[in-house]
Amino acid sequence: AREIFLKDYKMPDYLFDTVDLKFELGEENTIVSSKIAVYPRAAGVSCPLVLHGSELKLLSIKIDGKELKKEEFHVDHRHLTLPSPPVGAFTLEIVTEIYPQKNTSLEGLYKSSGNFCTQCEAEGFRKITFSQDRPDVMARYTCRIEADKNLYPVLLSNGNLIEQGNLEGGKHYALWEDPFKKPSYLFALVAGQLECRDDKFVTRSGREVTLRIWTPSEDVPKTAHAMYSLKAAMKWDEEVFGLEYDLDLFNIVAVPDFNMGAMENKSLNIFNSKLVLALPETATDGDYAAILGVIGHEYFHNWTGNRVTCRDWFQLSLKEGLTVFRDQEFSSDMGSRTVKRIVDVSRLRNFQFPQDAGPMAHPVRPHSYIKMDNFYTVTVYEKGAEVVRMYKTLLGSSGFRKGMDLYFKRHDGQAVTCEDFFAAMRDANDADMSNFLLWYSQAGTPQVKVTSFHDPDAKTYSLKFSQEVPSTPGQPVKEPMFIPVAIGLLDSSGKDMPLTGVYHDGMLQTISLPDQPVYTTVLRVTKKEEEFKFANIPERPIPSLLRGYSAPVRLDSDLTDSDLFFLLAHDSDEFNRWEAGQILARKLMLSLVDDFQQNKSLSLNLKFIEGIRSILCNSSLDKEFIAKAITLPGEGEIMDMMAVADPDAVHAVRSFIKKQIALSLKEDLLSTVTNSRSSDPYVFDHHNMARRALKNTSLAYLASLDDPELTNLALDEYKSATNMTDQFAALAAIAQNPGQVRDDVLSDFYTKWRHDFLVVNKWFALQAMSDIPGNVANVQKLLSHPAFDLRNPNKVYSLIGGFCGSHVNFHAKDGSGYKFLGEVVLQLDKINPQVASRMVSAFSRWRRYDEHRQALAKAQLEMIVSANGLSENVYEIASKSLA
Ligand code: BAL
Ligand code: ZN
Repeated sequence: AREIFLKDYKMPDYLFDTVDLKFELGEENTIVSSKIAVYPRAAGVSCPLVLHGSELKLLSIKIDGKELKKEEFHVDHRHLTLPSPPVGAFTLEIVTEIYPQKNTSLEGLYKSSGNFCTQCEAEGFRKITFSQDRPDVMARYTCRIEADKNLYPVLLSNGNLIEQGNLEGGKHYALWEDPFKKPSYLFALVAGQLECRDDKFVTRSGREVTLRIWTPSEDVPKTAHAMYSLKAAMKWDEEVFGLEYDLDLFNIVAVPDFNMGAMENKSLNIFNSKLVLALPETATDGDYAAILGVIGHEYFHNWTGNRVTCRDWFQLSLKEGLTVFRDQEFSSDMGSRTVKRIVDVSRLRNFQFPQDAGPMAHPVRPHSYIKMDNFYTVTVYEKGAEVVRMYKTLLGSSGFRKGMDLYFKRHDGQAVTCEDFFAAMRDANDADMSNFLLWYSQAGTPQVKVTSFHDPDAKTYSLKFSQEVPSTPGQPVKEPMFIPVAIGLLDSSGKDMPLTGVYHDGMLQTISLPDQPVYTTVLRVTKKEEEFKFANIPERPIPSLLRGYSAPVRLDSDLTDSDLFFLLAHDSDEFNRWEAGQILARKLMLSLVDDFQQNKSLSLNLKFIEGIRSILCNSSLDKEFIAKAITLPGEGEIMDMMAVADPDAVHAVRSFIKKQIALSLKEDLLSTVTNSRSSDPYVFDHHNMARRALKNTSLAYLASLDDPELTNLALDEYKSATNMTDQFAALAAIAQNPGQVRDDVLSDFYTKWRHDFLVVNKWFALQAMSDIPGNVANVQKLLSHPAFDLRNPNKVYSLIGGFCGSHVNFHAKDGSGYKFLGEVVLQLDKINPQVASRMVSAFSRWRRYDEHRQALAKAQLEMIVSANGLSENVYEIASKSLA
């Protein structure tokens, strides 16, 4: 397999002005004709023109109207090469034949439930026709689609519909023209039997935009929330970033078979239907929130991704990190900012930290790849979003906005790099950002240590920071990073102290004057070791460090348990209140894991339980915040902190603490459940989601006790639920404990929902993720369930992905989990390499476990790597995991 390196980037020798495509869609085959206006980047250049193409049958090729002879071009399985094209501009016409109905990779043009659709990012366009399939080649596209009118009444592509009509033989056509230049990865086509929800949005400058969300007719009623989300996103982008939509039509199509969540094709977003379709009876609050976020995300790409795109795929985070940051901010503004931050930071810790500490660790801007598809990662997306957030933390809201404005002013219509974004931020603010760019090039999560010292005589409070960036594959030695540490100091009554000044490098920097007190300041930690000393601090403060999680680092401080309890009770930064509770919980869990491993009996410190009780019973707190604050850190997060990950010990300890909390707080939890019920119809708003979240978190605690009375309570909740959030939460609560009740309620749920494949996927996922002993056998059985299908990514993510999320069962000591995954990966790879490669990633952290498990997992990886006909996708992940 060939590895591609960032350092080898070369500008294209040829550019495209226009690309005119014609698709003749058929049942046996599809004929794609393309007419490209080619010109050399530098006048007078004459060199070979190399086009990408894969799995294409070339029917004809012409230059300036003249058919080429065999010796005038060369085709292999990756490229079409024209060794000596004409000097100057010319027209290239290529006709290819493709077979979308056989395309199970869901990349390029394929069929989903009988409809045609496309997915081109990153390199799928080359499976449609020969092209320079790279993001720095931007062109204006037209697309003519011809198809049977009965089978495919709706024909969609990017831009504006400029012509349509009937053709002979029961066919019809549509001609679309996209006035904006775009790279091939943003091309899209949809054809099929679809109906739409129609709406309008008037932009602030008065443009009336038609909004359409397309689905099979029976699903149209389920698109109301997606439409609401789209309009909210359009308004938000105008208000917060001054960005307006730029065409008169915006289409979204929901398809059931889709590798990713969704795709931002210019004016024709294509979505995985699970991120569009929702009714209160079928979708949970989590689904509603995900739809809001992803509809926002894809819409926001219109500016951050489409109008300004990436020069090459190494720059992916330029658009993804930035757009994730934008969708996070959007969701924060639509709901609770603190809760959204907690959700995002938990995700980073549970998924990105482990990636950053394993064999697939890569910088936010990777240096190399074999298959680009493998780099749509939590590092590029979520850590990338943290990097964007740090600009905002350092430059402030208005400075950040100035940087964004300059970025668009400089680069609208261009394909650019992460340095261009950095330069816009720096130049708009005249900022000194010294080594900030290291966030793009150095992998690994920085470890930051802080020690504190209060000097009562000098009235100073000093914080000494040291930082270490761990080595990662290909990067043994690291430079110190630029780490913004937002900080506040609490006095003994729990109030924020005014911060007046700080000594740093022998200079006193003023923070605030008495009439304008500042309570949070951002320290710029840039060296391996560095001291900051606050002035005018008469008493020993309790520091609130890294407020709002101002940098994606692992922070280790000398805060005592009593400091942490104090922060949990008093910190004005709500995120850090939650964080203090999490640090306490992590410490507790790690120490109980030690006890468990030494066969000591487990016991829980009362102060911890009381801390949880005081949060649970504090009626001044937001209910969703309470739900988060009483939830223990995930098992993955704890294992990530251990020298040798021990899934059995971590699981036993987490279950033990859960049950102890449930036992000790039973009455409080019961009254929380009772007081949080509501007979009102479902509303998607923060108040009601928070209420449901707290009720259902409490219910899960109670049901964990496996006490018949409490199981009955959950059963009642299940039966009386009027929305999927409550119904599914009750089902999950019951399903924690094996037995007849569990089996009955699972089968009742399936019978109720067998007609709705998205709900059935939840049912698969719940069973797959279960920690009940020996669950691999159940999952194996579900593989042959009539509703399961390896060709549908959502089903695979639910069942196979879900199973790998259960640490105890996937890492079962007898190797049964590993064997199961190894076999499935090989089957999947023949169908859909992108999906197979996501699944094989579950093996990548195998070295973190004991020797026995290591040997078992390694054997599976070796079996996979040596399989015949393995895809490059799976090969890259499996071989890098073994390296
Ligand atoms: N561009 C791929 C899907 C997304 O991140 O929006
Ligand atoms: Zn994106």
